[in-house]
Amino acid sequence: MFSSVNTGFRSYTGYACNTFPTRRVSGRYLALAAAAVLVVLMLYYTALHQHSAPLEQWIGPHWSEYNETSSDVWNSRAEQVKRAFVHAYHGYEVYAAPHDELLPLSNKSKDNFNGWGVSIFDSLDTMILMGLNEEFGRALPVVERANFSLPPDVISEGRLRKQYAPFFETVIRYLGGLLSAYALSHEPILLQRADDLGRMLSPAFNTESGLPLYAVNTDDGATHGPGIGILAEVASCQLEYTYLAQMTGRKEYFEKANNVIQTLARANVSRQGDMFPKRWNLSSGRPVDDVLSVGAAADSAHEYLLKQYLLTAKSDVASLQMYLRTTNHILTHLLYLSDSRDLLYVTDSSRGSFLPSHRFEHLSCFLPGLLALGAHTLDLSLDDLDPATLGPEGLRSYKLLQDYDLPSLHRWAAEGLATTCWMLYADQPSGLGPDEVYMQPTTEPDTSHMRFSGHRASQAPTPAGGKLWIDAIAKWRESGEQAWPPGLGEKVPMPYTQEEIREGNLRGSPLPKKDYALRRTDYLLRPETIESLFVLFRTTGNPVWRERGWFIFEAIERETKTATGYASVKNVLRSPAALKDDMPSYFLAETLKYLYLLFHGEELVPFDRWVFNTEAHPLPVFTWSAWERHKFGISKPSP
Ligand code: DMJ
Repeated sequence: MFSSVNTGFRSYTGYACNTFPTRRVSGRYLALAAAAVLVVLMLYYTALHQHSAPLEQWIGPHWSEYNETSSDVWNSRAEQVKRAFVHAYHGYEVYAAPHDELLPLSNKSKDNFNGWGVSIFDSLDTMILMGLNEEFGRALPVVERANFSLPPDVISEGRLRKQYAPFFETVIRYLGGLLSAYALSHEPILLQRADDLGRMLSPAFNTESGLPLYAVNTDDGATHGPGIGILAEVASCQLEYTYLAQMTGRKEYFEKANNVIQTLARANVSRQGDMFPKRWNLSSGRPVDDVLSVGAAADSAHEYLLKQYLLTAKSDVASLQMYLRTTNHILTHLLYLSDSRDLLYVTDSSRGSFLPSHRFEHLSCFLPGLLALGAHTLDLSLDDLDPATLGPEGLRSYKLLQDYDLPSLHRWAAEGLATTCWMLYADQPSGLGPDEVYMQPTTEPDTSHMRFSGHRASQAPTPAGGKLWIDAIAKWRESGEQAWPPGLGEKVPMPYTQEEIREGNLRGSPLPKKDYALRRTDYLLRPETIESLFVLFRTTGNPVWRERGWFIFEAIERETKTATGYASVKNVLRSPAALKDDMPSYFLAETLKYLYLLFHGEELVPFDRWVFNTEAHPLPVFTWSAWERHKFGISKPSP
């Protein structure tokens, strides 16, 4: 009876009615006809208010709230972001260069990432994309002079201490920045320096497993760090080293990235539901705990599984399979719904029993963008996984998801999570999102896993008060898919009132109806929510994501701008906000770049040709040539 027409951004539910004959009719017929019309009108009204459009055409709530902002306005918004970058970068150049970062309140500097001028290296590709040729021109000589030497040993607490470059941060900020700027500008010095740095950092890979150690002395190759590594730090270098191998033709770089991939692929994580936990033994290449998270210490490792597959023009199938196993577990075990606002969130679990902590980190807000990117670029299908390779819990997730259209699930999770990430900004008097919250899970104990038999429900323990999203999705489907999928319905910001702030223990237990307590009240100029809004806008075309990005940019301008730059915020509940003397380089590399790309009228850096590293440095998708395959010993991907 209902037909849906997809008209670009919007999907309309329309009603196709019968026409009545025009001949003279009796009063009885007229009454019948009037009743029929009434029924039809009621059905039409119900349909409109249930939004029961086929879910493939579903594009997210709220679109109708916005008059489409004109392209002139978006262009001027992009220009405002560019001016923000210039303000921050000039402040850095005047008061802090060539040190690492600007202290935007005291107008001093700090060296927290090797002292090589991390803000310059992290900003190179942002300058190119924004067309800031003068700034880029001033940065190139700094790159040219860089020798990546560390300061001499220092005496600290009466002992002589050697200096080391942290491997992960140096790779994602410096190496990623150089490679991306090279790909965008073709300035040869950028690749030469990337090659130098890639070589100097390589001793980090000298472990039995091939997973890198925490830090390297770039002068003599001495390494440093515990035998147990952090997931994000040991498994977020594949993009940079693979692309470096492709650009330089050096087999050793390919092997280093490939060893990391193969070690991860070999690891038995069946006890962890086939998802990679946080801590790894660098000798055995095996996990040493059961803590599952997409937040701190884990985040980018999950991100690189999908992105390595995309960067290699979909030839690194091992990375794809790990991505599917990981997202299967996330969708079935780590996504929960909040008590009264139906907010979808992703949390951590531990102790092998998949018990959720209900902590939700700002860092985890990259996940909606990742899921949306995967759903947009892949033919997501469980057929790419061999069930025989899965552990018992992984197999349960697999069977549960088999009942669904996987791309739709990924898209809904992406949109629900991104909405929550944004809501955490919109709720705060400053308009900025807290670094971490403790969510109030649904208080009604969820029993759906008991009602379904066999593989149809998650089977994961559902503690009192916790409602797994996948179980709510099962119920929603059973009930005929009325209204929005769980977590995706109409959501309204609930700003904290001054009274709540004065009287409430906002860091203790969640306020009734608000559904969360603040665990960390700071906003560290982080990019993750904006990154996801950008990917959601690009992949759905829905202007609501762009408007939400504008809301955040206005808050950044209003609350964090200083005379020389932008500063992290101590407490998002206060406006005007109290500031910290800190402007991380990722603000220039990621936060402002994603805002600029979100508002820019052209599709700069399209997803089918570029892949962003975890520090927002885009690298071009490439195909191995026959010569490279032969040289690096890469087998042909199966068709
Ligand atoms: C960035 O340095 C990178 O995105 C990293 O992967 C984790 N998050 C910070 C910014 O929040």
